[in-house]
Amino acid sequence: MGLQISKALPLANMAMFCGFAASLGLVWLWLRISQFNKCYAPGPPSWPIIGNLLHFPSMHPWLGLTEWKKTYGDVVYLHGLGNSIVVLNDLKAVNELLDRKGAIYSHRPLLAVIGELVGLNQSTPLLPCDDVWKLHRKLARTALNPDAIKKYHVVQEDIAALLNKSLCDDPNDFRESFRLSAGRIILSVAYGIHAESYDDDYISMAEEAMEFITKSMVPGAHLADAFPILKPLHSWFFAKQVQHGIDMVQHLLSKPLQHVKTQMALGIAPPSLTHHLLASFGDDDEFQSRDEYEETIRWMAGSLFGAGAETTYSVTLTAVVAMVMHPNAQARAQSEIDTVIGTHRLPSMEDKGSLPYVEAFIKETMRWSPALPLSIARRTAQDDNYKGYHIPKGTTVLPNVWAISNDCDLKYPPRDFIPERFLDPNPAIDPATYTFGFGRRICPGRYLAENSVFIIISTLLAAFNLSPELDTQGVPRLLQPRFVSGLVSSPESFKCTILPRSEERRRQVLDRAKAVTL
Ligand code: HEM
Ligand SMILES: *[C@@H]1O[C@H](CO)[C@@H](O)[C@H](O)[C@H]1NC(C)=O
Ligand SMILES: CC(=O)N[C@H]1CO[C@H](CO)[C@@H](O)[C@@H]1O
Repeated sequence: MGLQISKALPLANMAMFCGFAASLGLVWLWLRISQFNKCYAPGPPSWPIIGNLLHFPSMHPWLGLTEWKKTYGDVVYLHGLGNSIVVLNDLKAVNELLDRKGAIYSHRPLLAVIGELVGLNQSTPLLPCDDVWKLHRKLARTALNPDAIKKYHVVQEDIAALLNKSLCDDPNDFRESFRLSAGRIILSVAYGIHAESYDDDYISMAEEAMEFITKSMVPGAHLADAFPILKPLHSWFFAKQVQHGIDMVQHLLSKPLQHVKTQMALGIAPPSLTHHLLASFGDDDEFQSRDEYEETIRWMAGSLFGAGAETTYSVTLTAVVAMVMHPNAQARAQSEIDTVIGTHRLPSMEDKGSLPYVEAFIKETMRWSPALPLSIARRTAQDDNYKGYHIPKGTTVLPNVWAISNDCDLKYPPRDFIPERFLDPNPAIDPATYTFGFGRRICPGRYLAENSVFIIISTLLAAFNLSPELDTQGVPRLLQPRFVSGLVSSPESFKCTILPRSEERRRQVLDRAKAVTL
């Protein structure tokens, strides 16, 4: 058709062709320029070359990033030396990207130190969204869905009772008691191991490894994470530290697995996730060999301790802080328990659902100081566009859970601890919708975690009064809690007084602990 016209109207066609070519050129030029002039989300002014490198807050970064929300809004862009970070300060933005665009937003950042050098890139939380990760999620779903975890109710109740026992025995060591309880639940579920005391070999080894890991995983912890080019330098300068990390992780993964295998060979292995999976080799033809299968279980089961113990500990200890700081909320929760359950027994998992104030107290704990204030970061698989902003491939995406949970609320100010905000006719958003993550990566342990947190906190409320420590004059000391600046942010060491509410309550705790079947 173009040719026919050119024969008929050579001159007009010539003009048209030139016009066409010129506009094509303009489009090309515009495309080229816009490559360099892409519209990025707002962020702090950047310096040449290093960009915002020095702007990322190094301590408790969620606080600084939440401050930026006032200046730059719900989506904040940072960049420097080839890295880009997008901070999402709003639940709607998080859901639109991490959930609805899950195909793009579900990878994890490549962590050079803890991931590649120490080898944790094979753990469930750090795997990219690949086939191995899908297998991990499948195994986790099998073992941790709401129905499957019913068989752990008694274990969880037992552990809550033992916590009380240890609080009766030694209230001064309460942080260790909470740590032990959180670790015990995971060990029982994953391996059928029943840890005896805080000094139990496995728990203390795992705690040491977790401290190393969470410190290394907070964004900005290691220069080599931001600049992979520095990886060889890091492994050279910090060779001892890296090797120590590798040893700890390998020990942590292999020891309990070996324990289960030995017990299985002797025919005395208690039921557990690992036992179950090891016994079902061959049910799935997705594995080439027994070794490959065991290696997947080794990493998947080991990841559960890493992901589940520290988080559960953080929530329960934060609840203790809240009880000490807010005696009225504590008293109201206790009187609900006394009214609904009575004073003649301790709460059981069956009571979940009939204690609305206690559940509001737990929600408020998770909102007031979320265990993972920046969730677990994501990485984009390809370029994307959101609200007209360009988000390049490989961008680290930080869901700012702290900003979401501290969203302005005129009736119930966000920094005040007010469980009633969840009982309002127009209640606050349930923190379960943002503290356990989003989309395909959502926490697979959340049902187990909610049960653990419920039974530990309700048993604690039923049996004990928690109050501030008294100073030498007998005046209560104001508790001003500080929180760890890590991936998991739990309360730093603090003092408080934990006393049985009555002689009867004390006896119940002791009797319940005696009945433990572990
Ligand atoms: C109150 C306690 C807990 C909290 C607040 C919590 C929170 C989270 C969050 C925020 C994530 C990241 C999800 C995302 O990227 O969107 C996550 C991932 C994960 N959680 Fe939990 N969690 C808790 C307890 C547990 C427990 C008890 C287990 C195991 C028994 C567990 C296992 C995992 C695993 C394996 C992942 C990695 C999932 C993946 O990357 O695909 N968590 N959790
Ligand atoms: C983990 O990192 C190492 C070292 O860079 C790499 O060889 C390996 O393929 C990575 N594994 C996974 C699952 O990404
Ligand atoms: C079963 C069990 O360990 N019960 C203990 C609860 O706590 C008291 C101390 O307050 C111990 O004496 C019990 O043995």
